[in-house]
Amino acid sequence: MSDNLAALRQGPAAFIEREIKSFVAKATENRLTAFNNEPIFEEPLVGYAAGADPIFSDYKRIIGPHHLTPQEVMEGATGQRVPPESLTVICWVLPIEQETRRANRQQTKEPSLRWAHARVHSDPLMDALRKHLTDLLNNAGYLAVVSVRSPSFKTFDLNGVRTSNWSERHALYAAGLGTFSLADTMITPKGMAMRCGTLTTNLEIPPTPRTAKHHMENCLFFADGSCRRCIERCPSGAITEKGHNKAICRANLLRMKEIFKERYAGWEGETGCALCQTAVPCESAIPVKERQPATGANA
Ligand code: B12
Repeated sequence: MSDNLAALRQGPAAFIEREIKSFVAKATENRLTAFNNEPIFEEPLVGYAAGADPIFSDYKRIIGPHHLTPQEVMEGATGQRVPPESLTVICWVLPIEQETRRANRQQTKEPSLRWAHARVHSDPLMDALRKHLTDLLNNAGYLAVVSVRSPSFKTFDLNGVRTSNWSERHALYAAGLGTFSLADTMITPKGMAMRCGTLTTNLEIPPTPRTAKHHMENCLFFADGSCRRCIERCPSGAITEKGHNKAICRANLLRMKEIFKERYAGWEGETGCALCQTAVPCESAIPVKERQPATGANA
């Protein structure tokens, strides 16, 4: 047995985490060639959700019956009906590097050029990481399915709103990697200026604990009614105290793309917008955890 295989079998959680972190640190795809070859993402966070976690069945009620369970993801891609107890969803968070975040903090109407470059060039890195993990697991004899790249994955309009049948953030929530927010974005221990990914495998990995008491726990607005910074940051008025209007957000994202196409000859692909992800208290941390309850004389 190769050293790698032995290490994978002995401590799968630590092994996969190390692989993800070292791949992102070394990958040539994790570089902004237009910005001194600086990294797109900082060190990832990694967590694991159990395929048998009942929360995946709850998502059929919370999101809709179209949302797939890990077992359905696996079956759709491989034709094999693997018992949920044997499945793990590997989840990772890719925090956006601080100079790129800084560049977006000053923006008020549209993303900075650096942010837009990071958005476009993050796609090849994310695909390279997905392929690296898939090859690694397949070579070790395990099944591995990247749901968002499998034939059964769909994004579609439901009641006029863009959605999908596999929400990566709901898998991250199951893996204890964060909670949602007023802006709908996910706030992780490294904040909400991030992108993320998931992979379903029949390699059994102990799940990471989910400690949040509710799905909005990390958002200051839901903790104590304060903050509202994402409302102020959104350039299109898509975020209000009632939440995030996805149709307005999407229309704004499409408009950004058109603006960049007109301004920069040959611009291809998404620009993001993500002003709600920067210059907010949850940009790179969980703000609720940083606010300790008052104690003692000043309580
Ligand atoms: C469709 C889509 C969009 C749509 C709709 C977004 C949405 N919120 O659903 C539009 C075009 C508006 C959009 C915009 C953006 N997107 Co987008 N998008 C997706 C995509 C492809 C699917 C999302 C999906 O399936 N949503 C399902 C619905 C049900 O999710 P939801 O409505 O947010 O969920 C709510 C309910 O479930 C509710 N809820 C109610 N009760 C309960 C109970 C429990 C227990 C739980 C857990 C939840 C829950 O809480 C949630 C929040 O309110 C994902 C990739 C993927 N496959 O996951 C990326 C993704 C969500 N997008 C992402 C990003 C980065 C963006 C943008 C910032 C633009 C950009 N790319 O730069 C904006 C802003 C996003 C925002 N504010 O949410 C990232 C997330 C980053 C983050 N920090 O959260 C993702 C994960 C892509 C990725 N792989 O990195 N996106």
